[in-house]
Amino acid sequence: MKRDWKKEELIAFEEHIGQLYSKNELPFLFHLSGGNEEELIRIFKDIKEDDYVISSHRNHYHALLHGIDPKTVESHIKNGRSMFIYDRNRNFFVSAIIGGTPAIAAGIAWALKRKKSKQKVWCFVGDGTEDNGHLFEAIRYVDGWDLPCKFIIENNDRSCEATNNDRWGKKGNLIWESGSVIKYYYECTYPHCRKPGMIDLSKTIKKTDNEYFPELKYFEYPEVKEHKNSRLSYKEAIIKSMNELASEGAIFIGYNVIYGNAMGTLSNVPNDQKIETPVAENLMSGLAIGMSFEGFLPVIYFERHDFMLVAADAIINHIDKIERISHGEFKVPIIIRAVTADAGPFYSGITHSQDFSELFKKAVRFPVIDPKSGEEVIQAIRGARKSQRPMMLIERKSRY
Ligand SMILES: Cc1ncc(C[n+]2csc(CCOP(=O)(O)OP(=O)(O)O)c2C)c(N)n1
Repeated sequence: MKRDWKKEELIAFEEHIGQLYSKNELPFLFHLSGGNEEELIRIFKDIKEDDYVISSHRNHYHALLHGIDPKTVESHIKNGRSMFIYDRNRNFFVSAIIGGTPAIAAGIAWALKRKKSKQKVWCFVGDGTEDNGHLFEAIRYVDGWDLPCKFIIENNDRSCEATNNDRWGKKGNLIWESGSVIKYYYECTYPHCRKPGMIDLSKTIKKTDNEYFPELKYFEYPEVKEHKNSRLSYKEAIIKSMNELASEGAIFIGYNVIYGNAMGTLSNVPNDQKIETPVAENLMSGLAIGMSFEGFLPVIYFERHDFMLVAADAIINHIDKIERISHGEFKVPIIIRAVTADAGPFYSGITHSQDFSELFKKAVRFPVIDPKSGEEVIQAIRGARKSQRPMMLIERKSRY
């Protein structure tokens, strides 16, 4: 249950966490809040119990104010999760990747609007994220589509220890005209991370990734069996699979999904299941992640591998990791269509025809499948649906 927190209680909580560190009980990175208690208490008065709160590396105050039990917050912090406090029941989500959350917030807000929900999304970011173009994309998207989302910029004039002027010269302070932005200023109590004074790290208990973030038991992705005498052609199979996904309510996200129908593969899909996006690959991916939190089945369409590198953060740090890092609380069963333009009709040059299949196979743990025949395409998509996990389908123009 959400409760009213007093400024002094919040401060006492962080002081207590600082003491755990001094006693060698926190052998990992943590960021203490401090100095912004009054602003946050005020802002959280407008945040409803079932609204989404999307937080950052500095999340303890947000978690407490959104009603997560302080004992749970403390236990997470002691167990390597200072930056990774999640609560599916309270719609509390975090990412410590600077600039990674705004597009996700926009995706959740899109889903809430589509469902005609009264819930809102509140996305808290530091001025480090304000430095980042990904915030701009998300604000513009939320404003343009009138989505129920607020971005709260918590400006402590510090990114790590660098001030706005250190980073940007004279144009240090951005003024936002958007009604989706709330910006407040504060002076922080603590250094960027930890508290002053380094402890003797040799005295701390060290654990492995697997101890902090146990591997989840996943549905074994069925092996896609080679099928040389496929009855369906490769392109027919893609179209059939997209039709099947559409009949399950999938939402197709990308550019050229309405115009051009993703090279004709979405011709049978109703337009209200397609989102024609700006050319903003990180935004596209974040939208998909956010929608999946609300039960939608997103399919992202990337028309060339070359351009997917812009979305690499969202794919590698988020789509691939969210389920494990949140201890299974948040799931992202997203299908990524990764087209490699290895064939015409026109030669498009060496920045438009690269094949990053092997790179993605190395970078992520979800299946990256490169079907060679129509039957294999069908197996790959059905396997992904069954697994309820992300999957990247390598599509080759040369096989169309
Ligand atoms: C993409 C990315 N780059 C760098 C970092 C390392 N990092 C973590 S916090 C931080 C500074 C963030 O500053 P700000 O957003 O102003 O938040 P504050 O710590 O001041 O609350 C940096 C550079 C990161 N987590 N993600």
